[in-house]
Amino acid sequence: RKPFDIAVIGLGALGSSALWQLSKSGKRILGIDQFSPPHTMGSTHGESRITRLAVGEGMDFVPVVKRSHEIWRELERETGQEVMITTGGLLFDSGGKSWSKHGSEGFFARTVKFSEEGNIPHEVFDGRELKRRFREFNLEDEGKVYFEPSAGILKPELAVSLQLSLAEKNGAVIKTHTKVFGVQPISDGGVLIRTNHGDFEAGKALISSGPWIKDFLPAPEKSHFKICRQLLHWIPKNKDFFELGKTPVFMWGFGENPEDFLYGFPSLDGQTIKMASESFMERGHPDTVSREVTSEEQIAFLDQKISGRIHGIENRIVDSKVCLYTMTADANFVIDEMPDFPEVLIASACSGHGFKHSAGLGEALAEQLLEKTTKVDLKPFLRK
Ligand code: PYC
Repeated sequence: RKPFDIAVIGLGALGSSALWQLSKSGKRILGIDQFSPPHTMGSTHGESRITRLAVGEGMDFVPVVKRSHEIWRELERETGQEVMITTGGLLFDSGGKSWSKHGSEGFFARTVKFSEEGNIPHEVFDGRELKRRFREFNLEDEGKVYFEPSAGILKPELAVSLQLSLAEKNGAVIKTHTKVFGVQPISDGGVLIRTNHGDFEAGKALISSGPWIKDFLPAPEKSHFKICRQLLHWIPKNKDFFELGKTPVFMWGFGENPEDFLYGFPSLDGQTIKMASESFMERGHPDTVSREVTSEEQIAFLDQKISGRIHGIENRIVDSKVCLYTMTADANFVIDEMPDFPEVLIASACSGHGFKHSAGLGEALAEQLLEKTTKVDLKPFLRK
């Protein structure tokens, strides 16, 4: 018998969720992270994430996010802390190539379709009506608007730290500042995990290492994943604009290419709002990606993404952060066994839209590792 039944490598969104869910089983569970989560090196920081039920990326995601909303509320009940704020969510389509979030066209139409198929309450209206309701947004009069009241904000750092605390309370062992160099099969079964703090043995392992996933994959598999550097910006707001409780989260597709995109949040501190775009350029290994944001990058964001679109903010950025996406070509997730090593499950490439799903996916990953039927279907995320 191995010292641990199941090890989780990488304790970000998916790893912390899986660890908490696994820890409920009474099995011997180990969590490992190279930093001290929640941290700012991966894809699970920056104060806020959007959650929305009509997931235009694919109908397969809708049951996952619905289950996640139930689990976020369970996490809040268990801890007495607010993890999810329901603000409502707006999606704008300025025309162009019918919106191209994460590189796929037709996102607006799919969102409306999945909302209808999933019985998700929503409204569709135009830019004129938007300006009557929310004066922050200068959408063209004929621009299309989807409004989903159940959408909102998730707090990623808080969710990670609460799930890790609950896992530890349930007896899981967590090793931070522990860099995994590799995993190997053990001849009598199980997984040998080699780290800078010695070796660990477990019956099975989950690798949820976000942008470091390629370090664990055989060469032919690595090319399916691309690491993209994202910039998050905080901008001062004027009084009575972007107030929490009044202005929803929003996403806006305004042009012909996937980077003609803007998203943002109402103010969490009463002073600033967070807004960002997306970049799909390959940036190489996460250890070498620049974590600095230059003033040229900030000015480009204000000029190219914000100017003329948003009212009630100042034309300056007071803080910026770098965050990483791990992308596949079709922006789908990858959840599958490691090639020729079935004791190891890999879960990564959340492709910039994963946090909202992480609670339901973490539960399903735990169920799969514990050989139970999964509440949500993981088959759509098998490697192609
Ligand atoms: O998945 O809702 C999302 C999202 C918005 C911006 C980046 N990801």
